[in-house]
Amino acid sequence: MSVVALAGGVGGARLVDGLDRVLPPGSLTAIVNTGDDFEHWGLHISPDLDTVMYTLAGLSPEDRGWGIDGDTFEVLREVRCRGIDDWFQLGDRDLVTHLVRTQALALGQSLTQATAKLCDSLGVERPILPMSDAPCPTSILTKNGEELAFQEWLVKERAAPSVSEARLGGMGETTAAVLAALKAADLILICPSNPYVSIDPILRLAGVSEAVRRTPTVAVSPILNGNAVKGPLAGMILEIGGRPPSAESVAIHYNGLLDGFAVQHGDSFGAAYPTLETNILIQTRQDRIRFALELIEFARDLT
Ligand code: FO1
Repeated sequence: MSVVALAGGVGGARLVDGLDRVLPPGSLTAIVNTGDDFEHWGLHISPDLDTVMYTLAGLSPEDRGWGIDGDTFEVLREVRCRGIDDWFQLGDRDLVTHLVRTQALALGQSLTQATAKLCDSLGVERPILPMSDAPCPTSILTKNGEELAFQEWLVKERAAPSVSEARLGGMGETTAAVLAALKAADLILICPSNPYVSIDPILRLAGVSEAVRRTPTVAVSPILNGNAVKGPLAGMILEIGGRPPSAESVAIHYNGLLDGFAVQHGDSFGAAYPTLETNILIQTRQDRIRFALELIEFARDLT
């Protein structure tokens, strides 16, 4: 079975990690959100690509989920001393990734090629594909009418300003590699990532939602018993979607795209398609493997 996972952020990385450990070689491709990408200190930062890559390489910290476990912050300290912007914490080892990527892009390589090179350098064998090689910057329109670049809103402003809209940038083009992976897919999994700023940026690219509609697709809820495991999603569902934060609200958001849904114990809501109700909290590697096995077994019955 050929499986494609649409992923963004820490929740996405954790599910891809579980799948990576239970699926045979050659059967999993992760298509990752690049709407969070931005330039900082002159470097091209791709937070979601790196979170997936580091998680698969076994380098990410289990609690925080992003960056490299045990990284040092000497460069950040020096940056702070010199009065340069220090609101985004780039670790010393993590910086190598951004240097390599920025140099590759400056030499005319695509983000897809740069990502493959970085994965190779860390021994990550599964394909991790950026959703696009072209810039697709997400911004947040706040209730008081300001438009903030996504990382500025999330990290610099600590997601405090209320959101009226997530604006998805770019011309909507994906890559040949993404289209080929989707064409070959027997199953598409929508990871427990933020629907507005991690998954929608992928779904809106030309050819992606069409592939999702023609292929059996299962989503995993990023909301568990009314709360997001991480990040600002619960507030966004209320502010953008006008609904209470719940697995059902996420399913309504993905209206018409799903053939199955995985939710936390107690979160079933009488969906029109099969629901897997289990423990979907996947912080530890053991839980990721357990859940990935359950999810694949559930999805196999739908394909
Ligand atoms: N998230 C934060 O909340 N604060 C940070 O300083 C921060 C730094 C950072 C550095 C590298 C990286 O790959 C990710 C980083 N993140 C940080 C996480 C990231 O910005 C968000 O979690 C994702 O964009 C959301 O999907």
